[in-house]
Amino acid sequence: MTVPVSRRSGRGCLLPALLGLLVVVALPCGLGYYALGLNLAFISGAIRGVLAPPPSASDITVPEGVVVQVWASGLDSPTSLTFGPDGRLYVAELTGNVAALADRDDDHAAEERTEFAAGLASPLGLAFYESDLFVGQRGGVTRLRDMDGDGVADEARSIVEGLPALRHQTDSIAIGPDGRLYIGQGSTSDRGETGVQPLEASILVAERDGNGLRVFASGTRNPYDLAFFPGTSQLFATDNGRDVPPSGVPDELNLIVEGGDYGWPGCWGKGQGPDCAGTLPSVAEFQEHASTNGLVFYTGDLFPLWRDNAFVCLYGSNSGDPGIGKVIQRVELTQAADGSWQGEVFDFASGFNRPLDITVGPDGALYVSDFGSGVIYRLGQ
Ligand SMILES: [Ca+2]
Ligand SMILES: [Ca+2]
Ligand SMILES: [Ca+2]
Repeated sequence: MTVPVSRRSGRGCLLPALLGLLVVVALPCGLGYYALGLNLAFISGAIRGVLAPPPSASDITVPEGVVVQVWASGLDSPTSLTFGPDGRLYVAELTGNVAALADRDDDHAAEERTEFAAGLASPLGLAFYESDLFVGQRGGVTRLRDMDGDGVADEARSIVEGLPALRHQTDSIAIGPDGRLYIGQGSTSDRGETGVQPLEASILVAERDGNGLRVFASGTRNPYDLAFFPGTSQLFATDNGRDVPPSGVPDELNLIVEGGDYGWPGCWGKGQGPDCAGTLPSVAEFQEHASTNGLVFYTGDLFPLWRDNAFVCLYGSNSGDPGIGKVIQRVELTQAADGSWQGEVFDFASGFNRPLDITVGPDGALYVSDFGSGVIYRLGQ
């Protein structure tokens, strides 16, 4: 699905048209700013959106041997990706929809799009258990079920409710090999400046019906994504470091063990910070303020070299610094004889607007959602 673009418009008539559109967008935004307090980042984003050319596969830089394609476009701030047991790619949009996309003719572009569900509250995580789709959203987790098999959910049941949602909210979720529901829960503040509430900044666990909800691990400021290392019950999670200085607080990849304390708010990285007693170090670190979010372990057959490597999306800084993040990195993980893990981080792909989630398709390709451009890229062969 590609956004139609007129190829007949020459530069001579395109530019006045763009400027006209710019006025149409910028004027109400500017009035809104003064009247309603709309923020400047929103306005500049709207202007960039009008002027920016449509995203293209050639924008993306990848290692030799990887072919990039625009698999789908026109998504509305896509946050989370997962393939369903039916082979469709399910995409959560920040606006509250879950779309189900499919490439039926194997040309590496989706031409089928169905609205599977709508009305969710800022969904950031998707996970299947059999044909049930669990959605991590603002304040909790909802289970979606397609009862009549027409490809559209007709039952939405709230499984977990009332989770903290202030600076951060409920993030991604994962179903463990034990069949339980693991939930990434963000913090209510940047660095604990308003105190630390029960359940915030943690990895939670519950039965799939929501019973037995409890803290599995703590001290994770904003654990955006969770993934089990292939073939094991070892759970890994990304974590965003604090926004406000002191500098030197990296984003992290952590091995999450039951009862573990991962440091927030007083400790970060590998034992840095004023309050590290009893906390566990990260396995790998990423650029400060990069907002390291989507995480997947590569389990496909297309790229045997990278099997079991972690791939992470660095969304980019909320300060707008263009030199931070907006890339995908690859992490090679090794386990020492004492059971501890170390991760070595490599650059993998760049040129994105705001890469947010990444998953592996049944075809062995990597699929990346670009929150900023609404594009899903296929990185395959
Ligand atoms: Ca197709
Ligand atoms: Ca249905
Ligand atoms: Ca930490």
